[in-house]
Amino acid sequence: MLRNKNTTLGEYIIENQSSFQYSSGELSKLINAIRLAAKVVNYEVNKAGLVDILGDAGDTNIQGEDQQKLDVLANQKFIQTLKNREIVCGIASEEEDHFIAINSSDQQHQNKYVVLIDPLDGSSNIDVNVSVGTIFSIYRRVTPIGTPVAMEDFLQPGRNQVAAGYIIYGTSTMLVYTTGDGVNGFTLNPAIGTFYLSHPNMQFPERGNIYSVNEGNYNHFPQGVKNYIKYCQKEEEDRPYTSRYIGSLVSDFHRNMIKGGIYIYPKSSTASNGKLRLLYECNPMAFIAEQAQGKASDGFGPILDIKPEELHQRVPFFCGSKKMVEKAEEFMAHQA
Ligand code: P6P
Repeated sequence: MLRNKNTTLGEYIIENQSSFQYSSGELSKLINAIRLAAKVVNYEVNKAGLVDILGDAGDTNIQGEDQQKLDVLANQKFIQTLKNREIVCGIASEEEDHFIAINSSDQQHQNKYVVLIDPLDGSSNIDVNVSVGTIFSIYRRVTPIGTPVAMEDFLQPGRNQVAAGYIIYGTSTMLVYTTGDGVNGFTLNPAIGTFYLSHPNMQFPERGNIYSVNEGNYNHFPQGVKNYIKYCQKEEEDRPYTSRYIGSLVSDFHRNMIKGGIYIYPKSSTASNGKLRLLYECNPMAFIAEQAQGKASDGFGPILDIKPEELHQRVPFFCGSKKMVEKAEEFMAHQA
């Protein structure tokens, strides 16, 4: 199995295809489709500010197209790429009210996979040049192959995912993903448009000293979260921890996976189930976290064991270094 930093994403996919239990080449084609869409979205994200300036010359952007919100554009690019490759039978997206059944030809019904995406998470940060990300989650369909895709194909527990990952459009663009055999990070060389295996076998440190939560909502948090935040700030043992909150889940998660830390988006008196979406934010990040020896919880139990009830449902999210999440769960158990 290739593990050196000269390995390209394409080489890695081919090398590891045989080790994937469902290996039929379709999943590899699917990851390759995501790779292409990531490069296209990266191009658009990286010139967002420029496009705004050029856009002032008229109501069209640099390509002469009607200027679109970047998250709508990212959504279209990922959906278009996945459709064109004729690999999946259905797509769900944060930007789409309902799932998209891809049945343009009989072949579509033969496809085994459904993809769920948050095409541009944290897109409000685009205007202030802060990194944003794309999150994706892949399942095998559960309804019979050959029939149209159905809602139950999307409402699967996160434990059923066959692959999940994110692209972070930051100081460098990275694609980080898992197919259930650990987590690997690939960095884009923009000069040649190739992703290289820059971060093999990524793992959360078991402990960390970073906590990521929007403390502006402190007064609305459950008492258990308030008590955990005070624990992080207390002058004793390995504390106080450092507070780091970017306002972009992918960025906070990525930093915490490398340095050690916990990200929390809890429920509150103003958001009864928190803000993050289970299907295309929490489940994929939870799959990655567990594969990276971390932990992901709703404050009481594993995110991946939650049975989804609806496409855009929200859940509280505690995710990161295993010992930190366990400590937060202790506080939630005592005073939710
Ligand atoms: P708040 C972005 O909108 C997002 O979904 C996550 O990427 C981010 O961590 C969170 O919401 C920020 O939300 O309420 O703290 O601004």
